Amino acid sequence: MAAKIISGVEVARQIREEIKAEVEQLKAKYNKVPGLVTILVGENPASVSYVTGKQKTAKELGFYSVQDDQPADITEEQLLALIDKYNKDDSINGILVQLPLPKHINETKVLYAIDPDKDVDAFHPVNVGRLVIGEGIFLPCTPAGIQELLVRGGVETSGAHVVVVGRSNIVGKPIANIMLQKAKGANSTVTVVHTGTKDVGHYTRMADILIVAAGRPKYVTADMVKEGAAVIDVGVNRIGMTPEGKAKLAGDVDFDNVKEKASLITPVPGGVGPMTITMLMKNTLAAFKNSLGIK
Ligand code: L34
Repeated sequence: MAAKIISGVEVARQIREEIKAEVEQLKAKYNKVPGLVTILVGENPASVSYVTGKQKTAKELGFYSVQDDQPADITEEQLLALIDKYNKDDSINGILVQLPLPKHINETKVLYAIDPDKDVDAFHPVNVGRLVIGEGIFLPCTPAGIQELLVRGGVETSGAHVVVVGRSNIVGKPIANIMLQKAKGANSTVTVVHTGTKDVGHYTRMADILIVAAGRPKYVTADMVKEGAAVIDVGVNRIGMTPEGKAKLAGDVDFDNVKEKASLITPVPGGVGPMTITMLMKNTLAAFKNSLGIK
């Protein structure tokens, strides 16, 4: 079987159109638009690329958008003060602190400092807890994007066996929690495999839906995939430079071989990445509506 390749760029475009239209309506009615601040510490090239994408998209959708770039040697105290400033700023509905942060800053402490109502990444423990009990107001952006790709790609999730490769706080754990909720676009049987798992292939071969966030280029090979599975590749590995000086990207899945076996597969680039950015916009719109008391 040759897989249907599902374009995150295309699905993201549809959702962005929906968001843009809603922003215009709300602006006409309330004379206000959603406000998003991105805080980037240092100049990690991948982070710069992602934050640039977020800023560009926010502007395209008509948001009020603040790009707050800080030097790598900003102190933890200064960063916490900055977050406090945006917590109190009524024009800002969403605060995003791009990860990873430099080693001298305690990431957990920073994530705790963001007002949960403005936590459009849903990384604050309060929002993590809400997600686990099925009361999430924001879903973390990458997992939300994965779920949206499955739904809009026509993949039946209810009763499906979802195998997640990787247990990070930003992808593996939250997507596992989302897919096991008793809800539309979920209701799956979920297995999580990780670096402590003895025979990863034993589990991945049982997956109807395989979600890979391993952080290792081409980690999942065709022999690890069941015929007809839906495969979502979350990996964005920088594996060198193109002659034009752009970063060359590879996913965590051996795309060329796995696509011959899967029923559906997402590419890298152009798969989950653009969805992550779009879900951030969706969350910021939701935070804005909450602030106006709109359901
Ligand atoms: N706070 N930190 C916070 N929130 C997040 O949601 C993220 N993440 C991850 C890293 N740190 C974060 C992102 O934004 C990963 N991530 C992300 C965002 C966008 C893209 C990939 C990862 C993306 O747009 N990828 C493009 C290629 C972009 C490029 O050329 O570098 C793609 O097509 O996959």
